[in-house]
Order: sequence, then C-alpha cells, then structure tokens
Amino acid sequence: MKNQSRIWAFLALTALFSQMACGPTNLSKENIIPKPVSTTPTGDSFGMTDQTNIYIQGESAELQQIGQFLADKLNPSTGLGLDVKVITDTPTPGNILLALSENDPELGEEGYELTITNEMIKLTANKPAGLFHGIQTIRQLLPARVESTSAERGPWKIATGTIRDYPVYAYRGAMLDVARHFFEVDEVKAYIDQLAYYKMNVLHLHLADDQGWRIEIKSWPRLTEYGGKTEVGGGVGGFYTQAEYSDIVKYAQQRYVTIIPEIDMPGHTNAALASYPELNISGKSPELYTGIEVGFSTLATHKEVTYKFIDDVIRELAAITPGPYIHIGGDESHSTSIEDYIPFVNRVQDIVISHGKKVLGWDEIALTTLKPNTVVQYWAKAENAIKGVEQGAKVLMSPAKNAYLDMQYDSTSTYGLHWAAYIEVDKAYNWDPATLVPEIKKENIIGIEAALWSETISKLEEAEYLIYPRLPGYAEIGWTPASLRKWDEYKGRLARHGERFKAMNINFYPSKLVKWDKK
Ligand code: TNX
Repeated sequence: MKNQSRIWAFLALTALFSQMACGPTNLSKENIIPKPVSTTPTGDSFGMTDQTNIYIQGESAELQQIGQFLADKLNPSTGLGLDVKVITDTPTPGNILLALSENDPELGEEGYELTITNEMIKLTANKPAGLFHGIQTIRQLLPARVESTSAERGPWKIATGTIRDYPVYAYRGAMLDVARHFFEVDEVKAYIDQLAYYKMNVLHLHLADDQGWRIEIKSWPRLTEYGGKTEVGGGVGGFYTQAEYSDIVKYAQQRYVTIIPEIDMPGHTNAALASYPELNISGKSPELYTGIEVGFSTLATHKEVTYKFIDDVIRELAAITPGPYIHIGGDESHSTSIEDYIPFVNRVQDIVISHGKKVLGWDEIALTTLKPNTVVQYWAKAENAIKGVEQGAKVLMSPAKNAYLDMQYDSTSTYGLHWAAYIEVDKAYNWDPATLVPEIKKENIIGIEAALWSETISKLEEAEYLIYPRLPGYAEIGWTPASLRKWDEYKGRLARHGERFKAMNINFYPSKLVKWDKK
C-alpha cells in the first residue's frame, strides 16, 4: 500500500514536471475571457523562441500595425525581439502568421480563426478587426507574466488546437463619465487598451454634465474656458482640446474601438448654462456646480439661440468623430416639462442627422418620436425601452441594476454609489440581455454597455477598483453565446486573470467570490 502511494506520488510529480517543461498542452483548459465560441484541442504545444517572428500576408499598413501591436505587447516581457515581416513564401516553422482569409461567413466582421500546431500559430479573419481580436486571444494563451513591461522568464509556450470565435453582439461598450471628474488623455487611453484586451469595441465618453464641460467647442469657447474649470468636490477640472480628442479617437481606432461622444441635454447642463447666460430661461447664469444632485438644470427649450448652440456643438463634434453615433443624453430632465422635452428631443435628433450621424440617447428619449436609426440606451425604465422597441428602434442594454460599474459591490465598497443595487461580481455576470425584459428580444438589441459614472472616483486607479473584476464579465456577456456562459465555470477563468491584472498594474477589487491565485 505504502509503495503503491509512493508510485502514485512519483507519477503525479513526473506529470507535473513534464507539464512545466513542455508547457500547456490542453487548449480547452485555457482561461480565455470572453470564452471563445469553439475550441478544439490537439494535445501538444507551440513554443516561441528568439527565432520567432510575426509574418503578415501582403503589404498592408493595417496588418503591419496589427502585427506591430502584438510585437510591442510581447517583446518587453519575453525579450524575444519579434519582428513583423511580410511573407513572400510558405512560412518556415516556428513563426506566427497573420492573414486575411477567403470569405468565411460564420466569422463575420469581427471573428477570427486561430490554428496552433507545434510548428506555427496561424491567425486568419475576414477583416482586420478579427485579427486584432484574435491577437488578444494569443496574449491570453501565454502566461500572465507576458503582460509585464519588464523582462520575465520563459518558456513562452501555447497549447495547440483550433479556436473559431465571433461575437454575439456587434456593440460591446463601456461608458466613462469624464464630466463629474475629469480623466486625463493618458487615463482614457489606458482604459481603451483594457477594453481592447477583452474584445470590447466602443468607448462612450460622457463629455458634458452639470459639473463640467470637457470638449473644446471653438465657436463657444467659454464652455471649456469657464465651464470646464472645476469638477465634483471643487477640484481643478479640465477638458480635451479638439486635437487631444482626435488623438484619443485615433488611438481607439488603432485598437478597433469606436468613440461615441455624449453631450447630455436638455438637463445635466449646468456647466453650459453657467458659461453662457443666453442659454438660460432667465437669461442669467447660475454658479458653477460641484455637488452630485441631478435634475435641476435645463436649457431654454423655447429659445432659438439654444438650437444655434446645439447645432454648432454637434457640427464641431461630428467633424472630429468618425464613429456613426452622437449621444444626446436626454436623461433625468426633471426641470423640463414633458411638453417642452418632446419637441426639443425631436429637433435635436434632426440636428444630429443633418450632420451625418445617428442618435443615441438614454431611455427617456423613447417618449418622443424616434427617427429611423435612433438607438435607445436602456438604463432605468423598461417601459421606456419597450416604447423604443414599439417604434422600431434598437436598444442598447445598460440596466443600472446589472451593468452600472459605479454601483458598489457591497456595503463595504470603498468607492461607488448604491441607488440602483449592490452588484457583486456574480450578479454583474449572471444575466442575459436577451431575456432580462421579455418584451426586448435579442433581435431588438444592438449590444451591451457598462457605464461608469464618476461622482466618487477621480483617477484611473479608483476607477479600476470599480471596473475590475466586473468588466471582463460584461465583455463576455457581449461576446459569448448565453448557452456557453455559466458563473461556476467563469469564476475559475476569472480567478486566473488576477495575475494578469497585477502584471498590467490594474487595481482590482479582490472579490471573495473568486479564488484568486495567491502570490
Ligand atoms: C443616474 S444613469 C444618471 C447619472 C448619474 C448616475 C449615478 C443616467 C442616465 N443618469 O447622471 O451619474 O445615475 O449612478
């Protein structure tokens, strides 16, 4: 008996050591978030060496950029000096190949196929966006320390097999409120990188609210000169020049993330009202506001100058926004009567359309007559969203009780609010946009967006405490078919991402519901 258990121990140890030496060999045991649609393991591993390079098929600036993105992520930690090269012949063993493929309808606009043999890694997709998403999968198949920006030990091995993967929803977004507290350009860029890592493809910037106006409008300069001066709590605010905004847009584009700018109106407008007296019903400006109440401000919906103002703002914003949408807010306009609200929103929709953009707005806008292509963002009232569906509009799912990143985890959370709910990591993950409201069906939904309001947070590190570890779950809800999502299985994968957060210097809330790796 004793001998037998010794033999077992010996065998177990041998298996462990060979696993360590040979690297991972079971592709289906990897901890990819969002979970891929299909994974077929072949039981071997591929190793990157200092001979490995990244080959792209054909001279294409866009593929070159995607290849370089991967090289720039892997080189600092691995020290392997991967170069991006254009392939001329069949690739020699040991390399990574990125190629646009023949049309593969199942993969769509954003899907990819990743084939790993012990000789090479081959990534194919219909579109560059698919290759970019596939690269995030390659990163997640490597050890967590690959995300470090300093040199780490190898080996750099990946389990073999095939992954075919594509998203359920075309819109997988996050919102950042830069109005209540201002976030610097570099903080916004860091968030874009994090979104891209989880295959999310939209960043909605809440650019104006009672407490601050954050985007330069050249024809109305006091909006930022005065209206951008402060923030919640009375600290120094800030704003993006149009050049800085364009820089953010370009950075996001290179990561296949669309920026959607929001100018909230007719309520949530104190910063604009404080900057220009003529926008007020009384003709007099209020003081700047640094508290966190809502619902007290309104543009003068009966004045022509208000529409001249909105037209100028939307024109300037549309000109620097390549994405299809301008978000007009429309929420919590408690100081605007419904009789004034309806014609106002109808007219603002026309203004947005006249500048070549589609309208997004919070669910209250469904009380008006929606224009074709206007999208309703469900956050509070299902009955509003349903009115949108009845008008033929698509719905963006951001229910506050499930998908608000500013909601506290529980009563002990350092940051956040709890007016809608406490949202622990399991609750954030365990819901399905397509069944949450019976009247809102999958075909009515364009996707999901997790919103982060910033009344209680003023820098990225504080934001990250609320974002992580919930964000990967929202990414998975947006990407992975509901039939493949189970909390008990997901929490095991999420646990392995703790080491990745650390390697990326991300400040996360170590929820007790997840067995994080100890180190
Ligand atoms: C409601 S969500 C708001 C925001 C607040 C948020 C705080 C929405 C459309 N309006 O103005 O920041 O609650 O959670």
